[in-house]
Amino acid sequence: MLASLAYVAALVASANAHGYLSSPMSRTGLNAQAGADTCPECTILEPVTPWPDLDSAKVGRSGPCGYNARVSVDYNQPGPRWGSQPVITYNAGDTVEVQWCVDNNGDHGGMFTYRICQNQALVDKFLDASYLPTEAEKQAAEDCFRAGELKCTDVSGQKCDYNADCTPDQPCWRNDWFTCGGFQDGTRCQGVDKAPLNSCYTSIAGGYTVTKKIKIPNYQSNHTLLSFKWNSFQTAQIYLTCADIAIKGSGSSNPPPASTKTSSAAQPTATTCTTASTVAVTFKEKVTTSLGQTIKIAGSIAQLGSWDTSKAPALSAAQYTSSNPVWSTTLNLPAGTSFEYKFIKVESSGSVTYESGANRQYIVPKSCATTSTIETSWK
Ligand SMILES: [Cu+2]
Repeated sequence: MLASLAYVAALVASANAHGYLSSPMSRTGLNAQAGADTCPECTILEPVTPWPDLDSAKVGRSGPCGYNARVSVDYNQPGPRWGSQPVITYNAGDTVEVQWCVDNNGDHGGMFTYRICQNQALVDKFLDASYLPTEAEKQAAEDCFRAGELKCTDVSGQKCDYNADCTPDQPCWRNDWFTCGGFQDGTRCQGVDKAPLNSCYTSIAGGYTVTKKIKIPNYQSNHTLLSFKWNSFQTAQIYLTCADIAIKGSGSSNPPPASTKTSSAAQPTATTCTTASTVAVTFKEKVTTSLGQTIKIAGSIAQLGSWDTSKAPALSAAQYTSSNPVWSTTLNLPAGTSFEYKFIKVESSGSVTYESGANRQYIVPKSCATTSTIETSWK
């Protein structure tokens, strides 16, 4: 009876929401930003045995990028809003901060890892919009990602713990993976950052960020994938999502241009990448308007008027044509800022029409990139 009650409790928990890679933004996250994936944290491989052996589950149709059964989208194939280009460029060998978002109702504890597969030919099958990888190819890629785990212990100075729900005799007793706090002691994944509710977007009960550092391998690719895998302790679930990334050579393999100065003094070696503190974010919204109407962007942060539509910045129709009705604006926003927003149509009378559906959400990338572009259509 107790056992069956526990089973029912697990089923109830699994009916709620869970987690996804949010920085760099995963494919499922991008589709959610566009309003087309109604539950990015629901991209789940289930039912599987995720614990205590973290590596034994077959990846099935989920593949390294995930399958979201809620919306029947296979993220192993590029789609209209994801997969065609990297969302971030890293430098080989750099240590960078990455983040996923766990839902308040689906914090199942457990352990997680980030992976990069260095077999470009294999990864290329997941970058072709006209091709859906077979399950055999998904498993082959998963095996390659597994071989390319980015270990917690590779980042010097980073604290790498064992999981409180795992015992030293179990295969989960390892600190190369990252760990959530203990499920049974109540610290769970939220305990990693202890971030406030809604520090990131989830669709059901609000999200908490989970932030760690990874070391980008000495590998170069104009377009590859960062795969995130979270093994749940509480439920029979593994969460898989991936982000499209690029990795460019480090200083040694990519020397700076020759200096024109006379070189008596030692030249500075590689140009080191500095994380941008502010990013010029360009919003391009496709929307047909008539004379007198203006498109503005209202949202949860001060730069977007804190949902006060009278303070929402206007977009420009400078690029607008009848065949390509684009309104756009560029705003300088602090890197790492997470916010929700909607485009609004303002009549000359001042009356306001909001877009339909859920709020859009965005996290300003925290990387070397100083610009970012979001292209959307009125909904
Ligand atoms: Cu869940």
